[in-house]
Amino acid sequence: MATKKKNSNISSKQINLETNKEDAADEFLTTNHGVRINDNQNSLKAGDRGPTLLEDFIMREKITHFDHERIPERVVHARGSGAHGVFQLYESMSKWTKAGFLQDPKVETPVFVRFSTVAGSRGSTDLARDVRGFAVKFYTDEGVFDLVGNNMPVFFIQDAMKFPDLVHAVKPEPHNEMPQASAAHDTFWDFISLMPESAHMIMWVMSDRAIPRSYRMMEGFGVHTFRFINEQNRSTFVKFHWKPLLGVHSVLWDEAQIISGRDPDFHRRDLWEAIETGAFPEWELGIQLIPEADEHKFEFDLLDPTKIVPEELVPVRRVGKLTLNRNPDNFFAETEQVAFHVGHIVPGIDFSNDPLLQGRLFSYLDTQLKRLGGPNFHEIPVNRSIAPVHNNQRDAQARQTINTGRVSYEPNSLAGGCPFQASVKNGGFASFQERVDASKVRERSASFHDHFSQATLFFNSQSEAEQRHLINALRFELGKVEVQAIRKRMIGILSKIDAGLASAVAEGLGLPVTKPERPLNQSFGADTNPKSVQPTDASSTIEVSEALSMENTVKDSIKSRKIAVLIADGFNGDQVSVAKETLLKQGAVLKTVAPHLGAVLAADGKALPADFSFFTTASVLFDAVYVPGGSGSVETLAQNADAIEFVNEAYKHCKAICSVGEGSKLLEETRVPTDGSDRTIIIAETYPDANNGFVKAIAQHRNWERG
Ligand code: HDE
Repeated sequence: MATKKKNSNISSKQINLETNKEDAADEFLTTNHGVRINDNQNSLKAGDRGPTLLEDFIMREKITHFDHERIPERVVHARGSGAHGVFQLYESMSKWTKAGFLQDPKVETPVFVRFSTVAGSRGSTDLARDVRGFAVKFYTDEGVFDLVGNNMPVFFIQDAMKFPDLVHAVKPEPHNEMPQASAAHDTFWDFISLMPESAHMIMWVMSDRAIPRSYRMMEGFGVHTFRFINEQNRSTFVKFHWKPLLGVHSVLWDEAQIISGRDPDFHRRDLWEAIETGAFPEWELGIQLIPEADEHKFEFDLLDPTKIVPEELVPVRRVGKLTLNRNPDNFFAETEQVAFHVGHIVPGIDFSNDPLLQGRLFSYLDTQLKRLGGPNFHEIPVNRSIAPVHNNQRDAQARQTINTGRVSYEPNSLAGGCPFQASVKNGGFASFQERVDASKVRERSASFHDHFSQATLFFNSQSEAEQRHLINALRFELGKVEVQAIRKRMIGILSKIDAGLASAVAEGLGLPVTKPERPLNQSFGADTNPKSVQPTDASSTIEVSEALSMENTVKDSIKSRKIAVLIADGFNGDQVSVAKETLLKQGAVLKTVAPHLGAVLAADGKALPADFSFFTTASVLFDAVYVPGGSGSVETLAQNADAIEFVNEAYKHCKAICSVGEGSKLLEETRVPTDGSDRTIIIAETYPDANNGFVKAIAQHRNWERG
């Protein structure tokens, strides 16, 4: 037992995350001011049955701290999960940018990434139908660079002015605070039906992209066009992408809703467990480069955040890899307090005039001041730059740095002029000198007026199953809307995207297909705005873009896929161990599920512990199901309603199912076809016979033909 409390070195210039870690091993309990506590069970009272005394500074300190433990949750993106990692380049980007961390493939840049949903509050489910935030903080030698993106490449609105309206519309309705973490309600669709510029984003949000299988299986996008600036001060427009090495995969909406009840932390747990078990999530950084001279060459405006640059027009070049390899030590200190800001950029990167990006440049700093209590949030360990910080900013709420000396101004002679400005040659940040010569106006450029052509491009690029899911999502969402006029207005908008889409959704809602309402302009208030304009009728020269469909994603591995092995006493031990060995080698995760926890006896008498019982897990939490033989086991399972339900649900959710030996008897009790008509249902006598088909079926992710 330690006898003396260690003093931390408060004079050190940069306190990093490591030195800030508390190690309570072998230490006494103390107050926040270091006084050792002798009784942490009882408050100080006048007699053992008497009133508590005001002088109990120990209890008051403890409870006061507790009372103040919460900070405001993020106004959007409140629900999230984060992880540490590294970023490493494949090739130098020096031709386009002078950003230090994009020069040398040998350099590893530390990162912190936070994924999030948008609409729900901090404790809401991970599986809401929603956009996912994908925010990356690069701790570069030249300062912090934040790439604050989403898992969808476009946004609902074109101008930051509309953001509070959008968020008010999607959040739970103010009179009754319902529904939580869901866009399926009147105020959201009322707003959307009056904002045709959201048509493209609505296609993405109603697609399966909005219900990812895992954070590890999502793409990321910077959304806006940014600029790269090279040593010669030449600017190149750039769009950022993150491409997951496991491919882009989603769950079914029915499944998402069940997961929300069974395990609302599904994505958080998946990320945590993958990192803990060494299956580190990986993405490649992709960039699309567009020379300044080509700015006006496209049929859309590069500054319009409701448009993508189709990969057919500008290919995505993969230039580096992001690997997440360490879970946070403390959720609040790191994931909750991490402060992203699109305005955190480094020399070599600059902004474009995208009006949404320009508004964000204000919002993120403002929001941190509110959430984190003042302008010193950069001193919170997770937000600290690894590049040294020297300036004359002082004081304010909860200042950590103890600045020494009497000089806190510039120019000065008393400190030898330090710290002094850095020339561009010495890494000083200088904004790109874009020429601006225009009148001040509140206007939307005519080049932003095509709202539908890329919505149509997205819909046309989806596979048949994806289109089916998208139609069902709209039927669900609009089906929850109560005001008929809103539904009708949305059918009008959908008819501008695709006639088949509009009539399929209308049929589900029991409505006729209506023509879009006139005027189809920004909002009802547009009458008072003489500058409001009708969306233009345009069509994309590209009819189908492969990159937009998840059908074309990576499907070559079963790495980290979760397989449920259903067993009961009497199971065939060999069939479990052979399958386990083979599948684990390929990186899958196998868990046994049995009617009860504890030891399950194989037919040969050997015991295997059950990882879960049918009570403690659910079919929706797995990617595939394996039913080994063993007549005792299969007889028990075939009479167990939960086991039958488990298999039926896996079938409904299009998952691979494999049975070996007597295992097929369980399948006969379910809806699963055992006649070979479904190539992702594998029935074999031995596991080795089943292996190839089973692995291929799991790697396919899902057999979408089923649902
Ligand atoms: Fe955000 N956004 N946003 N956003 N956003 C926030 O900042 C905002 C937008 C995004 O994990 C807030 O710290 C405005 C687009 C992510 O901590 C806030 C506008 C994109 C995160 C804010 C947008 C994003 C946020 C809330 C329109 C994709 C979570 C808490 C002009 C490119 C970051 C916070 C994290 C968070 C404002 C639009 C991504 C209020 C005003 C477009 C990933 O500042």
